Amino acid sequence: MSEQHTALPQSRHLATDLPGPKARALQQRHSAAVAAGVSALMPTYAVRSDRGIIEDVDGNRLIDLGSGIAVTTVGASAPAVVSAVADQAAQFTHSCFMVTPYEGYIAVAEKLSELTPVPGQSRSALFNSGAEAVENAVKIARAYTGKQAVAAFDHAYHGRTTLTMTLTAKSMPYKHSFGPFAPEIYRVSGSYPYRDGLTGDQAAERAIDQLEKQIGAGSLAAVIIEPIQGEGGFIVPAEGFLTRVSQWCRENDVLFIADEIQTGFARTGAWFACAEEGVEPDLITTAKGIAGGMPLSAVTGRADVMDAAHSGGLGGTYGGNPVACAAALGAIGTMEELDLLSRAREIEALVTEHLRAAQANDARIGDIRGRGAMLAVELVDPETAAPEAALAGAVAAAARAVGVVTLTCGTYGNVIRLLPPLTIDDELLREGLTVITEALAAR
Ligand code: PLZ
Repeated sequence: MSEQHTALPQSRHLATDLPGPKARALQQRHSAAVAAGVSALMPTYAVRSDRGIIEDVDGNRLIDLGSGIAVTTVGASAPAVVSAVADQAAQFTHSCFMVTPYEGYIAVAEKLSELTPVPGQSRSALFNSGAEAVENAVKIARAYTGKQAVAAFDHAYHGRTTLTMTLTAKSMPYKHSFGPFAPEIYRVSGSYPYRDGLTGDQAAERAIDQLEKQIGAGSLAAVIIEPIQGEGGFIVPAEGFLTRVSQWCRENDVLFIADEIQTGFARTGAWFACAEEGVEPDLITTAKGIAGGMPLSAVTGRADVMDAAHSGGLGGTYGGNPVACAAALGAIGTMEELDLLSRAREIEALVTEHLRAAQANDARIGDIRGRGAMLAVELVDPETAAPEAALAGAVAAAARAVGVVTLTCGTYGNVIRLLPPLTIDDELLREGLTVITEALAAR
């Protein structure tokens, strides 16, 4: 590890109240210069980050339980990423892969072929953001099948562009006032075992019935699903649901697109969450954790499906930027070297034990769920299981106020989610969890 790396102590430290004086000054500039639609959760500003800690402008050290929304799986300054970025930037920052291609893009595509559970030979196309990957997966699915309809699920999140916000389920804040929405997008029921009480097979039959009756396989190009729903509430479908839906897709010439943008790249203790159930998607979208914080995304899929898009039909100025590709190779190398898949499972054991102990004394913790280092608690009214969004918001805000970066999610806004970098220390993780569960107990 470099000196700069060891220089950021892995401990929480509050030098000032949050926001401190420098942060308050930045908040003023922020509101004067940045669009109100772009909001920020933390009442302060980052200057440095390493593994489990983010340091702010006033010298406060915050525990990071969010990884910048599931991105900095290897940490936000992993040595292999930092040096790969610096080396590549010194060589060239951009040439455009569609103009003068370069090896890094090919190497990332090869790595994706090796790691993704796509059946048979696969190919990839690289882009910048998760939403852009989803957009392209839909384009490819339409080109391959010659069909137009796409089905997404209740509680889905797939992005904020016009097509992807249409796929996204939740109105506020993602869709409200931003219509009209994209055509030929349909929504069907998913599997939410805590709330629907259905087995995987029952939930799948309900979804398949809706697909057949409301859309029809003859019109349906693809079904897109997050193997564990992220923004929608860290909802793990009941066992067998994904398998049955993907089987129906295969039998009906409908492509199965796994959106692994949040679940992918070691986050759930596997390279990809759908592999856990033996599901082999025709197309898989990835982003976030793939490149250690640099913007990169990908669509990887069956070679015959990917190649259905005509030459020149896929691309973009920056897609698969060389610096982002170098970062991805550094990040994936770090995941392999540090065995972060196992680390995610260790984190699952530690966090689950802590949360179960809290649940034993607090019936408002209705459900504890997730996998690997993608875990959450759903807070409810113990009598009725009605969502307690205000409580989740207050607990997360209280944790943030004392320097623990804590995120919420869920259609009902009542889920506190934990997405620590996989390189966080146990001690720091326990401290962050304790802050959250004590904040809950105090309410
Ligand atoms: N698909 C499954 O989780 C991004 C959204 C944060 P982009 N999730 C974080 C926010 O409020 O904007 C996401 C995802 C899944 C697609 C996306 C979209 O990825 O890189 O944000 O475009």
